[in-house]
Amino acid sequence: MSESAARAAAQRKALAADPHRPDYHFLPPANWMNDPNGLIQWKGQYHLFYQYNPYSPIHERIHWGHAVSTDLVHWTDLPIALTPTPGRADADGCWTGCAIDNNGIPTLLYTGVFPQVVCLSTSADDLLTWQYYPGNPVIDGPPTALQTRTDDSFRDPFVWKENNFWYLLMGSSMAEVGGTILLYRSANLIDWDYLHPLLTGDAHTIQPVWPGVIWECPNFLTFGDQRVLLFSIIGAQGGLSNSLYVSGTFLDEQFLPQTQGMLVNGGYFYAPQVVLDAQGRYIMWGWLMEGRSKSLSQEAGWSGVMSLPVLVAPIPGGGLSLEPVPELTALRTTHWLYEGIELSGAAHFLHNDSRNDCLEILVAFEPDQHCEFVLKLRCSPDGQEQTCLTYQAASQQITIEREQSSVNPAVERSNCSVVVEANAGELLKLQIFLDRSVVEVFVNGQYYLASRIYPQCPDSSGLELFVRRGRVRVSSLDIWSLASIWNI
Ligand code: DQQ
Repeated sequence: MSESAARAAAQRKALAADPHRPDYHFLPPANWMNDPNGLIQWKGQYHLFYQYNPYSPIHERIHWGHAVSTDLVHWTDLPIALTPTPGRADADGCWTGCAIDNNGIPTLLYTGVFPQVVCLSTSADDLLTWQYYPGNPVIDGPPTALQTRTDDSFRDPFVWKENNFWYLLMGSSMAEVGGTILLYRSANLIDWDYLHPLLTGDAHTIQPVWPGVIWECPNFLTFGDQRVLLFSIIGAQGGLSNSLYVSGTFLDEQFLPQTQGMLVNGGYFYAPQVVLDAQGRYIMWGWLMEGRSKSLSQEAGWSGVMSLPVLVAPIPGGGLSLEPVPELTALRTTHWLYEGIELSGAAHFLHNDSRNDCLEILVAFEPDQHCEFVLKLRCSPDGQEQTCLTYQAASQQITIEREQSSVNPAVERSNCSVVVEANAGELLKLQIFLDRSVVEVFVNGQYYLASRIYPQCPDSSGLELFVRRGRVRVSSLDIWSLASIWNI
């Protein structure tokens, strides 16, 4: 085993007993992680790079961590791919960027800081080590006309090839107006011409979603004639907010937006990236931020986790469906199946068998039109701690209620919800992934909610179903224990 692999294994082992540390989601061996970067499938392997501070669980001196997988589920740590280097354009950090295949040459385009510029590196050994292009930066800052207007935001190149040109998107901001994504073009990846903003938001509107003041981490997906722009937004106080999608068409280098919306609900999923794999699937990961104080992350010795890999596909009307990749079923171990559970009044159904905090739960239910159905997760026997996942038929809302998720006052406890479109009498299917402090909920293979919880009591592991009002028939409840993805 190489020195770096042995160090990574030792770090993972030292943190494995932490009851809040996810066990089947990717996260680094220790310390800080934020955005997924440079996703690419190369010679059959999925490469996942990520924003990484290997020295401390805070966002500082950002490197690119690197891991590889053949099945999207199990990962092998590889040596750090990019390191901030004195005297270079990435001296203060190697921020977010992408990976492309340039005629057989693996190539990274990423943000060097400070100032924020675009750097290029190539690999001659199948993505293991990277050679910094001596002519860097390939883009040395915002276009002249915008230089004073970008709110110091010019980052996260996303590159693709189309009609014999390379195109590049940069996240930025137009002062007083809103977030923007800038479009560039090149014939050789080195010399770039700024074309125009691909899209600019209006920070003064709130419908259908508030688009924030700075846009970062663009991705551009192609589904035939339909294009989908993904980006993440920073709010007025500098807070990282949410990720949005905008569907439309791309003709003559102009993007014509048609539909837009929130990509993932909950407020914890940020800076997603996608990879188009050999099967033609767009697979997305996002950074799941922590929902606890910085000092708790410092004490824990780690911060940030990757979301599950999620399939992104178009649905009629310009929206997107989001579903976990089917490969994740490989993690299922012990299985419980309950069928035909009728719930009404104060009826409870208790699943006693599982003391596990790493579960997949699949619940298919028929709500009546007045019902409020509750699936309680991570509840302690005395009810002091509990997280309620609720479906309210009147408002068609799925909510993760966190007021009582933890007795620790230093964790966030706001609720998050998503409105789902379901017809009366239709079966609703919730697929829930619980991985210690991570809760992800997929609804009808379309909507996706992600949140974080930090139960403190050692016995907060109960699972319960009940209705607060109305009636519900649970046609099936599948519960699986999920295995760890680490061999430690
Ligand atoms: N994180 C990176 C930036 C990006 C932001 C820095 C989003 O490149 O804009 O770590 O989380």
